[in-house]
Formats: sequence, C-alpha cells, structure tokens
Amino acid sequence: MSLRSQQHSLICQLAEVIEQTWQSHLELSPYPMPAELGYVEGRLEGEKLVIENSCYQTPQFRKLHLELAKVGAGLDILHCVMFPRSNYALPMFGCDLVGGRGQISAAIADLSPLSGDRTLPESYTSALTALPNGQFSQVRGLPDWGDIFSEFCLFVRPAGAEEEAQFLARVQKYLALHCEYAVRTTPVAAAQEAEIVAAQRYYCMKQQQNDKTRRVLEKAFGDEWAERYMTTVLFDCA
Ligand code: BLA
Repeated sequence: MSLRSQQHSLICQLAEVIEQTWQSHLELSPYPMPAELGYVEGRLEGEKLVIENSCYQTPQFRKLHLELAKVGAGLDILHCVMFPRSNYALPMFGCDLVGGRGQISAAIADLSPLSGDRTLPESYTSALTALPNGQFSQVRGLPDWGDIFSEFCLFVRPAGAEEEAQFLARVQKYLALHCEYAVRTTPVAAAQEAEIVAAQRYYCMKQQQNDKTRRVLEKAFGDEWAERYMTTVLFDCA
C-alpha cells in the first residue's frame, strides 16, 4: 500500500498488525468493493484527501474493512471495522486513529457488544478483564452517540512512544482474542438473526452520527458523497 509508508508510525504499525492478525487467523476472500471506492482522491480546503481501502470477507465476517486516509500533510487516519455475518453472534471490532505531524489526537478501539442485552460474551469479559490496565495519561471522554461501546473501550490521546506502544499491544490482543473466538463460533439459528441484524443497524446508525468524520468527508467530496460513503462503505447495515 502506497499511503502506508507516508503515515504516522502508529498508523503504519497498527495497519500491519491488523492485516497480519487477519491473515494468520482467518480464511480471507476478496470483498467486492465498488471499483470507484477502492482508491479515492478529493480536495479538502485546497489540500488533497486520499483514501485507500482494503476489504475482505470470511466465513464469520461479511466484511473486514481497513481504511487509510491522508489529508494534505497534516491529517492521517486509520479506520477499521470487522462486521460479523448476521448468523454469527459476535461483537463488532472497531478502531479509529486520527492524527498527524507526529501526534495522534484520537486513538480508539473497542469490541462492541451486538447482543440484544448489549453485553459481551462471557469469554470476552473474562479475557479482557484479565488484560493489564494500560497507563495512559490522557484518557478521552466518549461523545453522546458513544453508547454503542463496551466498558473495555479504549479512547486515549497517546502521549509519546511508550503510550503508543501500549495502545498497539492492547489492540493486538483485542484482535487476536476476537479472531480466535470467531473461528470457534458456530452459526446461530435463523430465528436469532433478526436480533443480530438489528444490533448492527443500531451500531451503524450511531457511528453515522459522528460529525467529525462526516465533516472531513463533506469538505473534500460534498454532502451527498459523504452521506453515501458513510452509509455504504464505512457503516453499511447488514
Ligand atoms: C474522531 N474521526 C474523529 C475525528 C476525526 C475523524 C477528524 C476527530 C479527532 C479528534 O477528536 O481528535 C475522522 N475517522 C475520520 C475519517 C474517517 C474515520 C474522515 O474513520 C474515515 C474516512 N470512528 C470510526 C470507528 C470508531 C470511531 C470505527 O470510524 C470506533 C470504533 C470513533 N472517531 C471515533 C470517536 C471519535 C472519533 C469516538 C471522537 C468523536 C468526538 O470526540 O466527538
């Protein structure tokens, strides 16, 4: 990927970790992405916005999406979501890194529950509780729409290389735990699928309310394009 080498080092490292974890744990096949959305260029207040998408599917996940974006020289973004198929009762892994010019301002990662009662499976709760608590000097508060996230949601502004390394290590554990659980999981009965679909819809609807993401896309590509991109590429419903 050409963008990767130009981005903040935490973004490059996390992109590597995500792809390696997917490749080593899951059975990847290509995901049919509309050709015009795989690589996109726009202009944001005179600065170039470049977006590169890589997408896969597996028996358990209808879409694994890793997106890297760069706005001019100053804004680097990594966005990643693992959308489970509607017949797998799995949480939603999501991660967003936003920063540039040497500083990541927002580093967020979560395994978000998709069950009707909005709790994680017991094996997630016990594994995540057992992880060492990172030491982060700047923990950030979730926005109003953030009720989709779990109690294990990590949202920080990493201060320095040591905190960046801790963030990376923790996300790597989230990913490995999630992939290991996913491949052991058996599909649910058809009658349970509606609940999973509804929970994914709710998750996507909330994420679509992130005005910070929307504004970046609107400024570069216009309101209509931003709406289409947020609802069909970033957070499409099952
Ligand atoms: C924040 N996301 C942001 C910010 C920007 C973007 C500019 C503000 C950074 C800051 O407050 O320091 C922009 N993110 C983007 C763009 C894309 C993107 C343009 O992914 C894609 C092209 N967002 C996600 C996912 C999660 C997420 C999967 O895409 C979580 C799992 C969370 N991003 C998220 C949250 C904030 C954020 C919670 C902070 C929002 C706020 O404070 O209001």
